[in-house]
Amino acid sequence: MRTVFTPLHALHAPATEFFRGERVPCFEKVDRARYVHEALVARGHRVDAPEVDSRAVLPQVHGERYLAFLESAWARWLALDPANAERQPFPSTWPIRTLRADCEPAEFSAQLGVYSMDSGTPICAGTWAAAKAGADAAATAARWVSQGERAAFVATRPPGHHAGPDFMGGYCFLNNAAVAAQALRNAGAARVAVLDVDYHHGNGTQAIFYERADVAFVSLHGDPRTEFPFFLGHADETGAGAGRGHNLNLPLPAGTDAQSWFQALAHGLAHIRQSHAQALVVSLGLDTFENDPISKFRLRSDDFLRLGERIAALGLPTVFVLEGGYAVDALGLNAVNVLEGFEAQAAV
Ligand code: FKS
Ligand code: ZN
Repeated sequence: MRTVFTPLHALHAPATEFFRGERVPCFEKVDRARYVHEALVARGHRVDAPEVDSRAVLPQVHGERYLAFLESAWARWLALDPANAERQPFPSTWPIRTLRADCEPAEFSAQLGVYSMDSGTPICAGTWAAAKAGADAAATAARWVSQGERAAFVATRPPGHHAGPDFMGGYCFLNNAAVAAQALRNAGAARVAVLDVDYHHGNGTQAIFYERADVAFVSLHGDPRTEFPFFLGHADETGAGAGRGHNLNLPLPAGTDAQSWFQALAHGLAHIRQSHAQALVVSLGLDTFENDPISKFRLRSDDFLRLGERIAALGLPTVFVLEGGYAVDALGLNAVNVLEGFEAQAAV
């Protein structure tokens, strides 16, 4: 399987995230992609740089105003005060419920509130460049697969699946999985399915495709009644308008073990089989691992081989996009296990 990686991911390197009223070291750190890349090389997988500009696809999944805000955010933060170079932007006010999100304020920290779903997604000088390079990597993998590759893997960060049409959140800025799915559609796949196996519900991806019949979204995740992102990911969210019936959420309790998780996966895969998808995007979060520091499912490293096998059995051209996973020492092994399980099954 071809894989795509860019060292530009390391430009997104905020030192801290805001958590429980304090600044704590980021869980979503540079080492994550570095270790995955090292494991790919060590196991002899072919790794290439991005070769497609995602600029044309991005406005198909994100709003133009959000994209312009994100691209200019750091420069605008610096323009407020040169000393801001050493500080981290933080939203000042969020336009919840009775407040008007449609009246965009001119003030930077208030705009950041318009475009953020949470308080824990830090921006730094290189955030746009890293996120854009990641989206380019996703578009590249989609091109390879649409040109006949059986599968491709995007070893990227920052992750993407919480980023919605016009907001960042959950460490995510540009929705790489949505970029890959849209690029596959643009290249001629009439229907695409996105399977999200990250511990956290992919609220951004769901929102982007919720009213569309051409991209189905299937997600297994920690029950949002107790787990981030809390405000989406319930079982009764089944799609709207033309998208009715094309969204499937399978929330599972914290503490779920591999056996129950794979039962839920079987339901998700059955839904995808019935969706007439011609291509698949997998939002590959590895934070379902038993030793993940911020998540509560109990998959072991060998289970990721089985995950790869089950996905391959769908027989669809597949783009894997890295999402979460914070047990960094095991991240390379777990990622490579998914790919090698997929390849072993695909060869049968
Ligand atoms: C711990 C608070 C955690 C945010 C959790 C974000 C999870 C992100 C993810 C992604 F794939 F996007 F990276 N709050 N300090 O794993 O879903
Ligand atoms: Zn996650």
